[in-house]
Order: sequence, then C-alpha cells, then structure tokens
Amino acid sequence: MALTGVLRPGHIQIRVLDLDEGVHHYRDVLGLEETGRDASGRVYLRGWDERDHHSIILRQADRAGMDFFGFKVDSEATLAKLERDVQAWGLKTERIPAGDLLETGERVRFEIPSGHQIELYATKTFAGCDRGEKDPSHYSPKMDKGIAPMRFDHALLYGPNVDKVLDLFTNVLGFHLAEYVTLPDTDIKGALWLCCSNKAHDIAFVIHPEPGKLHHVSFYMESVERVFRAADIMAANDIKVDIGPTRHGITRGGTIYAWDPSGNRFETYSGGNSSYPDLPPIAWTWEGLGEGGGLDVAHRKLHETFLTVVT
Ligand code: M3P
Ligand code: FE
Repeated sequence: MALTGVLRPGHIQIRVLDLDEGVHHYRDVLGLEETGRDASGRVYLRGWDERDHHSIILRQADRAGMDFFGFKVDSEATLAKLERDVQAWGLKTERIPAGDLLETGERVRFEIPSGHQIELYATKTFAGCDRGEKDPSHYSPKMDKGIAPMRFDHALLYGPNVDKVLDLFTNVLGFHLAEYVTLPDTDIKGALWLCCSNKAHDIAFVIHPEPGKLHHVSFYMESVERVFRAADIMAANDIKVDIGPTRHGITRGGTIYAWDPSGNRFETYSGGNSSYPDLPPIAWTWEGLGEGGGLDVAHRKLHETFLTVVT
C-alpha cells in the first residue's frame, strides 16, 4: 500500500445555532445521509460515496464554527506513533475514549499552533454504501438527493502561526505542501494547501490573527456540472452564496462558496489538481491570489469576504 500514515480527512464537528435548521440544511438541502444521533444530541451525516459511518457531526451551540477536525490513520500502531511524535514536537495530546463519537475508536486530540483542535483516529465502522456494494446497478437515489456531494473533502482554517502548522503537518504528520501563497512583497507563506493523499489538498490554512477559525467545510461533487446543479438548488432554497460558481486557480477546483443557516461557509467543489509528494509546491504571490485568479479564475479579484468572514 503506497498510501500510509494519515490517510484522509475523516470527520469534522460543526457548531450550528439551531439543530433542526442545521439538519434541514445538511441532510435535506445538501442531501447528506443521516447515520446516527448520540446521547448528547449530536447528529451524524455522510455523503453518498463514503463508506465510513460518518464524516459530518453537527452540534448545537451558541456560536458557529468548528469544534474539531479528525484524520483517519492506517492503524492503531500508527496512531500511537504519531501521538508520540506530536508530543515530541511539543504539543500536549489527549486520548478520547472509543465510543465518544458513535462507531469510532480512540482518538488522539491536540491543539495546533493556529488554535484548531485536530485529532487522529484509526478505527471507525465501515458502514458500506448503497453504491456498488449493496446495489450491483451502481445507482442509488442518494446520488441525486439534494445537492448530493460524494464526500466531505477538506476544510480551510484561519489562524495564527501558519509557519509552525506547516512544520507540524509536513515534518510530523507526513503531509506535503501542494500549493501556497506568499504575503505581499515577502516570501512568507501566508496560505497553505496541504495534502496527505494525492488530491489537490486535504486541509488548508490562511494566516489570521484570531485562532481557531473556520473559513469553510468543503464537499466534493462528482463533476463541475454538478456544481452548477448545486447553484440551482441553492437558489431554490434561499441559500446565501458568497462566491461562484467559478473555478479556483489555486487547486483548479470548480467551486461555490455559500453559507449554512448558522453562517458557516461551505463549499461545493469538484475537479482540481492531483498532487504528489515529490513535486515542488505551486507557488502563488498575493497578487496571484487576487488579480491572478488564484481565488476566482473568472473574476480575477480578491473578494472582500474571503479574508474577513469566518466562524
Ligand atoms: C480551495 C479552497 C483559493 C483557492 C482555494 C481552493 C482560496 O479548494 O480551499 O477553497 O484561492
Ligand atoms: Fe476549499
């Protein structure tokens, strides 16, 4: 197996201001499948191409944002090794018991220098999916329900100490840097697209004074055409759109940024570069992010909300 260590984004717990409204958005409009609710009232969901029990967890709270982001690793031995490595790098870690999240084994959680709670886990129940496993026709109506993303794909997080985050992810957690943006007139990397696989990215960071902020949670669509279909569904459901449909120059993914009812930004995303650890990262300047079309190829500008609206 070529892909080892940290395998993929596994889950993200999102805070919503009203649970029913949040469930309506993520289950009925986005079209994710609800796979469980736990004793504390959290709601578990996933996309139609996911085989793990869940990827999205909704928790009702007084403020929007992200509680934690979890990565699946390849074994309990890797989990224990990365736990030691993260400690040796200088972070405190916490073991969260199996079963705290439904159908999920022990998790190792730590706060990274940007102020985000990141966790690793090795075990989550494979719950199968209708497509291709139970239904030999390879079709399930879930593939057309609502906006119908295939999976939770990545998140973009805002916070300080992005240089330290880069060191931790590349030198401890085994990620590679796929693309980055330098701050105006410097060679300081102010935005990072990091990858543990060969997708365009698995997690991204933008430098920001306030720690622990969520810019967006991204959902992978089967095609860019499906991103346009998502725009129709957003319009029909009065979802407030931030940017798009357009294409990002950075990652080259087709995209819409829009807001859930609590003000958390989400993205419907498709296509994009593939990346490999031996390739030098793609370097963008600050001007490239804006006028160069890094953020928005069609409009070639740095939208004001991109740097200012986070939860
Ligand atoms: C992404 C993302 C930007 C390119 C972004 C690509 C923001 O998938 O994180 O939204 O320039
Ligand atoms: Fe994104």
